Amino acid sequence: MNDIALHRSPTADLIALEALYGAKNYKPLDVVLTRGQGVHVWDVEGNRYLDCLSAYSAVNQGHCHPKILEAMVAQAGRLTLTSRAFRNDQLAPFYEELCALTGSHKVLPMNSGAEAVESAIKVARKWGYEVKGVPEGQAEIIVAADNFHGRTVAIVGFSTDPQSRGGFGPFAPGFKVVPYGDAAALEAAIGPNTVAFLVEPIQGEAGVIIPPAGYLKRARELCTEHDVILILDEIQTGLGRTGKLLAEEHEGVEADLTLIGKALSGGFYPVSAVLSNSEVMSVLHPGEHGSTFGGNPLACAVARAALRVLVEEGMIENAARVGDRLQASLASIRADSVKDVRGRGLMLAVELHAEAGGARRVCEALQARGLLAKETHEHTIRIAPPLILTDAQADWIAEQFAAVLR
Ligand code: IF1
Repeated sequence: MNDIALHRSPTADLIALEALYGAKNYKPLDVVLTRGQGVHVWDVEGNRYLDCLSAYSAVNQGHCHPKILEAMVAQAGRLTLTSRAFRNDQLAPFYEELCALTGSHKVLPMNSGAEAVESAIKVARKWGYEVKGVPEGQAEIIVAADNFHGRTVAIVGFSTDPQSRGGFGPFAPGFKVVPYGDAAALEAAIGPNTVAFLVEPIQGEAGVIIPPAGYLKRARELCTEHDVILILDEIQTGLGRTGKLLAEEHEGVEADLTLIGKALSGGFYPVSAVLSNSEVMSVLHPGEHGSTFGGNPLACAVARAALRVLVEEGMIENAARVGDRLQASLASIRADSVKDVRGRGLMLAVELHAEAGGARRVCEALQARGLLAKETHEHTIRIAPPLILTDAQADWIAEQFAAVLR
């Protein structure tokens, strides 16, 4: 008889079963969730939690939003997948609504965030050869230190995190790393073969790092001046998370290519997209890029509903307002362990001093109080609840942090 047959508790049994069969590439909190509604999730023991991660900002609209659910169920019963060999009637309206909302000219639909990043890299390189006139095989893309853009081989190849890249080489050449937030370093790195600068408006995995004011604006100017494509990875910062539809709006800049994913489906389904503001996308011709699932009718119907509720239910404005309130409450916690409270909208982080005993312990203490949050690196706790959070819920979150940190 093995451990599983002992039936200690549903939680312990499921964790043991996971350990038995699963690749061990994650170390989650020991909570097994079975249901979600709005800002709340429930575990298999019946405990309720306020979700302060929102599946890494994929459920900005709240868990199981009824209108997205309705769109998904209706579409799933009608038509799910045609491949792009044929056309489907959800794709055109998805394009039109997404372009109208974001002010984009062209959309390339994909599935995961990493695929959107890979797609943008391919488009930028091809543009470099065909339009900018970079010699074949010489295209260079500049990225920022401490970036997080996904898990594919090309992407981890230009990561500076040893955990993400170690052991996975050899890697694709053609990437140059500059410090984040340093416009002078970017300027110095741009050469005749530079085709693109790929950057997060706020670095998520790095610990919610907000660059100095004016950085994105200066990056935009440099890219324009040197004929370099600005690619903003808004997969995490986009779709209301920072209190604006796109985080680029905080600095009044427009990227040439904008990458979105995660909340594009409200967490129901993997949907991502490359948005193009310029003629860059026109370098792609039939047969040169694609995806079996990209642009499928189920994804398009779900994304249309996810975008509609984000706007119609005022979630973006709510993120700005409640985010400010929560950040102020967190900043007012007087605890020796707190080094910094930062963020924008509902993309927040509490950084602890190195002596405080680590963020993981704090997350476990918060879990015991009915709040789920996730540490990033050793000393930072990120706080990213669904954008439908109320004032009272924001105050409750701050109270739990105060109780645990003091
Ligand atoms: C995991 C972090 C968040 C992203 C940005 C692209 C992608 C992501 C800016 C790729 C994905 C995730 C993936 C998740 C952890 C997570 C994350 F902790 F790494 F930083 F969100 F905070 N660009 N971020 O943040 O999108 O291919 O995953 O759809 O477990 O790896 P994907």
